Amino acid sequence: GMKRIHVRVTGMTCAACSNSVESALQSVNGVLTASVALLQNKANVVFNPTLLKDEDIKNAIEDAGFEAEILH
Ligand code: 9UX
Repeated sequence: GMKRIHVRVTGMTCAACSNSVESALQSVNGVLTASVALLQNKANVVFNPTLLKDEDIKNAIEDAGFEAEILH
C-alpha cells in the first residue's frame, strides 16, 4: 500500500516557494500526491514505500532549497 507522511518545511516565504516544493515532490518517481501548505509550513506526501523512503522525501525538499523534518 501507499504511505502518507507529514513534513515540516521551513524557509518558505511566498506562494511560489510552496508551489515549487509541491512541484518538486510531484516530480519524484514513486510520489502519488503531494500538497504543501505555506502558512502551516507543512507538506503532506503520499508515496509508494517500495520505491521511496521517508528520507528521500526529505532530500527532495532540501534539494529544492528548503529545510525539511519528517513529523510523526
Ligand atoms: Mo517567493 Mo520563495 O518571491 O524562494 S519564491 S520567496
